[in-house]
Amino acid sequence: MLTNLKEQPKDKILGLMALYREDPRATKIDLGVGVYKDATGVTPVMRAVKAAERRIVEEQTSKAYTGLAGDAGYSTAMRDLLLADSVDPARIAAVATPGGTGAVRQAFELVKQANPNARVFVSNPTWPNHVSILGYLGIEVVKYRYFDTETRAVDFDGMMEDLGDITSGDVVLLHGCCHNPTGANLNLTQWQSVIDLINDKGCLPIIDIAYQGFGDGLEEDAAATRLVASSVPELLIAASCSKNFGIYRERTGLLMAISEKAESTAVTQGNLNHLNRQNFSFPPDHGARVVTTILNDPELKADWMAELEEMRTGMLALRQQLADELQRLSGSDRFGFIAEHRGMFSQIGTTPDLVEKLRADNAIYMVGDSRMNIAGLNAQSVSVLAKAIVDAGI
Ligand code: PLP
Ligand code: TYF
Repeated sequence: MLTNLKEQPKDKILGLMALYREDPRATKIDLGVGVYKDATGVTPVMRAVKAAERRIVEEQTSKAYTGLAGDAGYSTAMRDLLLADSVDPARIAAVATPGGTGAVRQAFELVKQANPNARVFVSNPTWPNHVSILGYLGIEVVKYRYFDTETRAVDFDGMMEDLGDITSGDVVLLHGCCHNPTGANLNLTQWQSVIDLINDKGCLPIIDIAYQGFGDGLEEDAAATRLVASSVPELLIAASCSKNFGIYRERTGLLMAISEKAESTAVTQGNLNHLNRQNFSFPPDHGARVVTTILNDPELKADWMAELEEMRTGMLALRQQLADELQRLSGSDRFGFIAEHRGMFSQIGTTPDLVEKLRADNAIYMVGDSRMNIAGLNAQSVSVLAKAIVDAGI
């Protein structure tokens, strides 16, 4: 039977990781997969995570199953972190999931349960897994314009025009902050226009938020999600703790489903639990417990926030250094957008051929769509990258 299997398309981002590992050149620079790295190229275990893990090892008395939804304390702590008091908690159902990817997957499955004919509108471009999971579930994908390849900012008029086709049975997928792959984001005025459109059309928004704290700050990065949550009747939120807690391999995510009325929450919650049960029964617990321990302990939380802030400001400084160096070498302002973008990524907007040239000639690894991970840079490699970009005629 297994001989019937066909080869599946590879994940280009993960494929690039393997190519990088195999490259013998000592000067190689990894700007591929979205993993934070410090100035020495290390993805650290955050201090508060280590401390929380020690505490859990010491104090945990059982590893018996949690509930299908995971630990309720985790959902509450994450709800407060992300939504603060923007929405009545009685309207929120939530389940822990294996990573943000698991939350995205369960969100799409919930949509399919609610409306098998729903189309999902996604930004062009978006995180490739969105499109691939939707395809796998047989859900129709509609792309809306998002990135202006000239200005490297959001093509907001194009986006609104394309979203004009959405109907009440459809879904619009939005990145809560730090858009992956472009780095270009809506401002709050533009978010308000999107909210008006959502309410006008009666469609369902899904917010995917995987980088809270990597853009303008923990509160600032949640502002758009909170604005949407307080302004629309229904909302799904897929959140990831992989990046902001640095617990990538622990697979720690949360799906929240906000119903219009509190009376509906129990049925929504039952559907989320059901989906967890069909796919994996109980969600992973360790990462969720680490997150909960940190968020509920004022000292650990303060230390986590301080370290996250160092990571965020470090990435911002690298953005500015790269933009400055490119301006110096190219004698033009055309790379100013790098300092405007937020999060780990910037899409510099060049061709796959030139991306390949940077890899072949300079051992610089960025994703084929010209997305680079800013956290892969350091003070030295900024100059190397800037020179390579200008020399390649980008
Ligand atoms: N959504 C977006 C836009 C992402 O970039 C990522 C990747 O980190 C995720 C979701 C989910 O990440 P994970 O499953 O590692 O938590
Ligand atoms: O976009 C990224 O690089 C991160 C990490 O299948 C990632 O979101 C990449 C590919 C993948 C899952 C996560």
